[in-house]
Amino acid sequence: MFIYANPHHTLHEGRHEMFRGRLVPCHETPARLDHVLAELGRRPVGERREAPPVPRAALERVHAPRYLDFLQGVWDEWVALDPANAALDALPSTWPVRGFRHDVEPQNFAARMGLYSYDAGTPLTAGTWAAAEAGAACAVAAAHAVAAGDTRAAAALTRPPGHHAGADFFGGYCFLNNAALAAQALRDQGAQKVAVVDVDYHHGNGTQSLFYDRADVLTVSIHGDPRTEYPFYLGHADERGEGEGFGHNLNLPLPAGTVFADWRGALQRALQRVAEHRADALVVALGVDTYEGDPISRFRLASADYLTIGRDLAAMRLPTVFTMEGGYAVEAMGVNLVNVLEGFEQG
Ligand code: Q9C
Ligand code: ZN
Repeated sequence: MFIYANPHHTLHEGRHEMFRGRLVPCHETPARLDHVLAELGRRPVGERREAPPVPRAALERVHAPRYLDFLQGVWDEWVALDPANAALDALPSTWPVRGFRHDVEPQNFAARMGLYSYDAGTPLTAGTWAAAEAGAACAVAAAHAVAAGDTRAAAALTRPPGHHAGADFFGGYCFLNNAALAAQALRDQGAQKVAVVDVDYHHGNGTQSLFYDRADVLTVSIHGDPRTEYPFYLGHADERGEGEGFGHNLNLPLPAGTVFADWRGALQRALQRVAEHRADALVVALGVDTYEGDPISRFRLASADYLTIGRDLAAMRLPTVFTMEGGYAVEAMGVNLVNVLEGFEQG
């Protein structure tokens, strides 16, 4: 397994996210990936590789040009509004809901923040673009290595995460959809059918929306029931895809409190669907916020369970790309995430 670790992830370090009327410290911190890399130092799994820069064209396979322009330039605009903004995060506070126009890009800064986002929990900072772009480079390089047959599997160990980001919006701590970029890169490198299995606690709404009308990329997500869990407005079992993509999205929502025996049953259903799809390659959106100690999630997986998940994924015998998604029990995160990779290598 090749390991691509984002060398610039610390450039994205949000201060606050909006939660119940207060700005609270961000859960999505640089320490998360630092713990994963520290665990890899103690327990080497895979071989480290460096990703070349990602071409803009690869990003445009998934994201809208005007959204990429916005993300790349937003920090300079924020500081140009007021030099004192350099000491603050930029957070959206107004959104165009049903009936509002999305086709006309407003000039007003706050209005554009809202056009390109869906929550107030995802701060933009001075280094957000650089960190997200370098992470996307890891995901695309991982896909290329797997597609070329240089390795059976590759992991993009990166933050900020990606699976909540859509074609033209950020949210859920995500800006560029690394799993979708990897899936599309696999297609572009010759895989006829790709499957994305999202095991993060939260529904992979960005990835689902990106491939919803396509039959070539199957999207499957196992997650907390959106009736009570973020991202709330997507992730129900009756979302099956549309047009040519009908039948090519599978959501497996589970109740709060789900333990591993039941979660693993959902994983087996997910992998059964991947097998039916006759996928040539697999992308795993690897969140470990399913952990029993996670501060913002409500499943009850234990650290040893992640070894089993890795082995179950390996049993598919598919070229596989992992992208690192959520996980907020920061200390345990290294062990849990590396357990998946090690289990995969054993499997
Ligand atoms: N105060 C990922 O796991 N906020 N994103 C929840 C907690 C959003 C999670 C509220 C959670 C987003 C990649
Ligand atoms: Zn999550």
